[in-house]
Formats: sequence, structure tokens, C-alpha cells
Amino acid sequence: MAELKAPVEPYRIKAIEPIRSTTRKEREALLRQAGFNVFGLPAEKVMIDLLTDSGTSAMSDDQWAGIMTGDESYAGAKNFYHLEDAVRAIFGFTHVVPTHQGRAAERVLFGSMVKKGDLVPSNIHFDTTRANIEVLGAEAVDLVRPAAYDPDADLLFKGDLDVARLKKFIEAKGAKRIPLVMTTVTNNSGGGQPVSLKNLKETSQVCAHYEIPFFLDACRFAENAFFIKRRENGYARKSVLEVAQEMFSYADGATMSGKKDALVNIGGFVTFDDDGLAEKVKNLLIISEGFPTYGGLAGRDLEAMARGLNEALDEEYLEHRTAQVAYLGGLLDRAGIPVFKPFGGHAVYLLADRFLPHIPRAQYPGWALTVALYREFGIRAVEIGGVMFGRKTGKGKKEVYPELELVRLAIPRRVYTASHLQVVADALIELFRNRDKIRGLRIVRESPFLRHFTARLEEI
Ligand code: P71
Repeated sequence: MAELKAPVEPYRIKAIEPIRSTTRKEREALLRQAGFNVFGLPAEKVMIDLLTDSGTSAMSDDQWAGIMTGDESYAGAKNFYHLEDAVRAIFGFTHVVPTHQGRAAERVLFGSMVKKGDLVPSNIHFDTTRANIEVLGAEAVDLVRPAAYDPDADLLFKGDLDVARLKKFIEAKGAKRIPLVMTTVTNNSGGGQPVSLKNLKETSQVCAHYEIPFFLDACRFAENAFFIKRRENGYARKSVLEVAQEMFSYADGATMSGKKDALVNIGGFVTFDDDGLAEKVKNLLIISEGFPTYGGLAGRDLEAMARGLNEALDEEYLEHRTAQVAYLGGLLDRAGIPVFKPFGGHAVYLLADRFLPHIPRAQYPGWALTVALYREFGIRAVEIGGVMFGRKTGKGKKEVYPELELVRLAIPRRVYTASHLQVVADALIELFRNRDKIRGLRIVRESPFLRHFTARLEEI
């Protein structure tokens, strides 16, 4: 077996945040209070927090220095122009509309483009894009190749959209009902897998043929660009920035959660060229987010995001980041724990249905695994499975489950060291040994959209 080397952190630590330990008894009580939902836990009671890589990054000294340069004027703060410059240099679009985070970017974009009865295809929609489409009475449609759902298929670009399926879909439904196509890079709901430039180019050609705008959900664009540089023929000598520029050259615009690849704790934006669309988007923005030069953010947040966008393209940083994911994944895989392969850009995904074969899908094995991981070890992960994506459809309101029942161990950017990852691996190895004791759950309270955030459950 190949040696697993702990990746060396390409940073040293200047400010620290203590991690506090808890007892199993304390965690048991906290789980009960939280309705067996790890979103309901106080973060201080979590030892290692792999709930999400979103907004959990450590900022650099340069970003913190930028915070002090925040211009808090209501309109036209200089930091907005810095952000605009940074986004234009990487994404290449003229309009840059800041929002407080990614889902707000989605809301103002979809709110301007999508209407009831419309269809919005993607490789796989993430939860917030799906919800922002469904709330408008439109349908979010996932069009990846079947292999994207096969956790053992060893593909370099498993996040690719199935272009032939897209073409058929447009022909069958009619381009008029499809206000945009959106590709998520990397494909978060499908193992954090990258999308190739070839695929982006082909998708854009199909969209152009039918005159349908093509957008990227660009949260993890830098990680995607890094995989392209490493894996796609002809890109090894390009810089990650050049690859990213080429990615965006195939699109008409992008939504961005700065909380991922802009290395900030809050922030996002939507960017595109269409002037008519800009008017609509800005009108919606003013009602809900704020004036178009701040979009719900402080001047200092805009500055941190402008600086973070460039830091995220640093190749040593990206090398380490993807190596951290592969290291944790490798430790688990070596121990026989079922994991989604190949390893993606921001997280390791456990195959919860294989980890807990004794728990039926209707009792949410992924969710059960997140509960057990916290109860036994104080580690927080997130379910991306039946609770997040289950849908009650048809007459009997029988619940239909997504193809994959995953638990995601998302790695915050620049936060944890290799020894933290080792602790997580050891915990999971022990949990795997005692997996028979883990029980399924039922939902006792849920909301109609994004139920995973607030659902309350009980153990069966
Ligand atoms: C992630 C998140 C945020 C999240 C979601 C569910 C549970 C916990 C945390 C957010 C995304 C995303 C993609 C591909 C848009 C958003 C929304 N992801 N697209 O993965 O992954 O961005 O959070 O800034 O609103 O943990 P936003």
C-alpha cells in the first residue's frame, strides 16, 4: 500500500482559537436538546468541526489587514471597486453585484430570470440552488452521467454534466421553458468532483445553440481549476488563474459564495455581462440585500473577499488543500471504511448506506452516522442524503431518497492540521468497528424547505 504522508501546512499559526473538550454524557444531553440535529449544537461543544467548509476559513494576515481598510460609506466604498477589479480579473464579466452570501446571489439571479413552470438543469444542484428554484415554482433538474452516482467509478471529472442528456432534455421540454443552465463547480452534492474544461465548453456550445444562458455556481472554482490543471490534457503548464479564466470564458455569468473559494467568513456575489439582467438583479438587491455597491456586506467584508479571491488561486495553498482531503480520505480508505472516490476538492464523503447497512434508508443512515460521530467523539459532520434531499411525492406521499446517502467531512480552509485529520480518522475507524450499535432515526418535526437545518428527530 502506498505510503500516506501527512501534508505539510503551507502556513504558520499567528492567532489561535482554543478547542475545548466535552464528555460523552454532556454530548448526549446536547444531542437531545438539539433534536438529534447537529445543526442545533453549540459550536463551542464541538471538538473538530467538519460540518462545512463554508465561511469557516481562517483568513490571512493580509486579509485581516484589509479589514482595517474598510470604507464604510453607504455608496461607492473603495473596497467595492477592489472587489470589482478582482472579480473582473478572474471571472471576466462586467457586472459585479455583491451579496451577503451565495444563496442571496442565487435569489436575486433566479428571481430575475426564473418563473413558475420553468426548468433549470444543472449537473447536480446543491440544496440552496434547488430550494431557490423550487420556491419560485420552477423545477431544478440534475443531469449528470449515471457514473456520477457511482462512488467506485474512478473518473477524473465525475462532476461533468451529461451534455447528450442536456440536449435531449432541451429538445423534449423546449428551450422556452429553460431560462438558464447552471453547472456547479466542483459538484458538491456528488462528492466534490471537478468538472472539465472540455465539458464546460461543450455545455456552453449546446446552450448557445438554443440561446439559453449558461451560468456557473462558482463557489469552489479555484479547487475545480486546480484539478483541471492537474488532470486535463494540455493544462499542466497553465496557471490556475488562467484555467479559471478559461472556465468562466465559457459561461454567461456566475453566482459565488465567497464563503468557500474567496476565503472569507461572509460574502458572495453574482457576476455577468447582460445589462438588462443587471437592472433587474440590482432592483431585487436593493429591496432585500442593500445598495449595489455593498449588497448586505460591510466595506471591510468586501475587501477581505477581494483579497481572498486571489489567495485561493495560490497553487501551494491548493496543493495542500487537496492533499489534506486525500490524506484523510486515504487514512479511512486504508482502514476499509467506505468512501466516495476519487477524493474531491473540499471534503471526504462517507458512504453511509455501506457504513451502516443495518439501517434502512427510511431511517436515515447518514443522519445516524452524524449523530454517532458527535456523541462518541465530539466531531461534527453533515449528512448529504435522505434528510437533506428526500422528497415526499405522489399520492401516498411516500418519501423518495436521493441516489447517494453520504456523510460529508468538509475540511475548513487553513484551519486544521494533519494531526487533527489523524484524530478524525482514528475516531471513524473506532466507530466503524462498533457500527452495529448505531441506531436509525425518525423525523418528528420538519419545515417545507431546507428541512435539514431545523428538523428535529428521535432515535428508533
Ligand atoms: C456547504 C454549503 C453551506 C451549507 C449547506 C448545507 C449545510 C451546511 C452548510 C453552500 C453552497 C454550495 C453550492 C455548491 C451554493 C451554496 C450556497 N454550501 N452552491 O457546502 O455548496 O452558498 O452558503 O454562501 O449561501 O456546506 P451560501
